[in-house]
Amino acid sequence: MPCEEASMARIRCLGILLLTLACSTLGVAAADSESGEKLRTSFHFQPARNWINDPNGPMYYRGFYHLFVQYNPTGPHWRNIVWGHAVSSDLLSWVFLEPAIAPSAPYDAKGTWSGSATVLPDGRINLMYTGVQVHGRQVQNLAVPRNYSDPFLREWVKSQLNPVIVPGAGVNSTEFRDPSTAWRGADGLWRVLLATKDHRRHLVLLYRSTDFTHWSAARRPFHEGHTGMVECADFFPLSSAGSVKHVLKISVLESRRDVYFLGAYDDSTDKFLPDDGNDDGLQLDFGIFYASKSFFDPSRRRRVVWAWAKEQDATADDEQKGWAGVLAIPREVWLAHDGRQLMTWLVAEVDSLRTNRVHIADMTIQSGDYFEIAGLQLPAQADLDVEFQVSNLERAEPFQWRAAEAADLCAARGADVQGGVGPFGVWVLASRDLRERTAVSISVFKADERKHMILFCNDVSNSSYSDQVDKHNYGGLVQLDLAKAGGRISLRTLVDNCIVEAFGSHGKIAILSRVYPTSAVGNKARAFVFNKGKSTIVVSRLDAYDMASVKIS
Ligand code: DQQ
Repeated sequence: MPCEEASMARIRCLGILLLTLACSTLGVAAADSESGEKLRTSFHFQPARNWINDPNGPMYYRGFYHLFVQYNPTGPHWRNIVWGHAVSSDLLSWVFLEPAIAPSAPYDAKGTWSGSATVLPDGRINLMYTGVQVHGRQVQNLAVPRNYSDPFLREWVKSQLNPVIVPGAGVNSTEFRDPSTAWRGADGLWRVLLATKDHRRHLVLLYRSTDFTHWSAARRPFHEGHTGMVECADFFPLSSAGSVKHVLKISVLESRRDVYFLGAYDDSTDKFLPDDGNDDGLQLDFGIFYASKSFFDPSRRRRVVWAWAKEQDATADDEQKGWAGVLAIPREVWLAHDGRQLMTWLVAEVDSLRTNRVHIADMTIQSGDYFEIAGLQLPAQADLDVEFQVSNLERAEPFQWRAAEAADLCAARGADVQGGVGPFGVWVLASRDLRERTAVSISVFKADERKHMILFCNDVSNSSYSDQVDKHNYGGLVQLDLAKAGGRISLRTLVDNCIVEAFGSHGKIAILSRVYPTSAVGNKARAFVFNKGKSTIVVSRLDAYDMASVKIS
């Protein structure tokens, strides 16, 4: 699609050359079916057709962001996986290039699976990825740019020394994958993490190297637990108020959850010790957010995380749509002030897509009432930033569950069961008669004398007339001292046709949902603010924006 054709668009072309490239490579033909076209995102990372899953090897190099992605060039299903490659100057508009890595040798004949990029101090780049061999054995391989003077690093050459890491004796050779970005310790050795399992025991293994090509396994596992296979380990430092913590993230295959541990890492012993009370890990996002991968962005000195938001519709629907898989908007992560959790927020670049602001202040909503956010031109593609103010806190029900039961609570009560304070929130991708709607809701419970438990839910039970889609509600809890916060609770909801990303309490919680409206699509979708709780609430501030499109495809 040429730039000038894009209605409401501010497509950020990277220049005629790149645009030409985009039109001749991956993902340019339009998806075939009408319904698939209506559900396509407008500002999320998504090729024009076919399947994508994990983000791989994100990095910033000489003025461009590079993102690789597990991609099937032949159809909208997981098969024939190669490393799709795209470049961007702003993390929003992308130009897809030729795949960077594809099966070509005995060490990756059955698949070029997930991995990471490491930019070495001298500017060289190493991609390390999992190759699947004919009988399913998984090994780790390297690829490097063919020509560093090409600003887009279009061609990648596999190392003649591949495979550089093979499963050693006693290691499960068919579950041994997803090398992390490498880091270098004070002793000058490079370190990389790999995930494997031994029956129900998951293991994150550490490998060390002097030269990035000869690797040896550490004697002890770096991390272990009992969740079955884990994937896509990610490890990085973050600092807050002068102190450094390390973050270990793993993707738990069975529950499809990305879980992280905050702790202390000592590179002289290579021991990572999770903080007290952090043994079970925490979630960066409580919804459909998997196989995440982060990178340090030196241009803005921030840690940015990408993740895969898997389809929740039927395989047959994907075939009809011609595409499957979207990546979440990249998010910045940082350590909370108290050092006990990560905070997460959309990268600041997203704000530049905001157009046509609708502003509301101090609007009271009685119990059972709702109002439409009028004035948006395209609520199916919007950013809703709302601050609610609650009072009557004596009406809040006591919280009598375990924190881990938050998702069950969202499943059982959704956004419709009346509570003392809440649920209230926004309905998005809603039809005029409200029969089709996705709710992002807030319910307030009393935790103790001062503190409240705030339950955030994405209630998708009415998100589609189709019964072929998974309408599982997701949610999580935030503990707040509401008196100290002046009774205010914030909620930002990003809506993009088939994806809803909600952020509560200024980034203390995030929940991503995939939805498949049938009537609330395109310019028929609406957005509302509702209050189903017994107590009156106030919308102290609402800023809603139409969002510009960014696709180059
Ligand atoms: N996807 C890749 C694997 C990884 C999994 C294959 C996670 O490398 O473990 O496409 O979604």
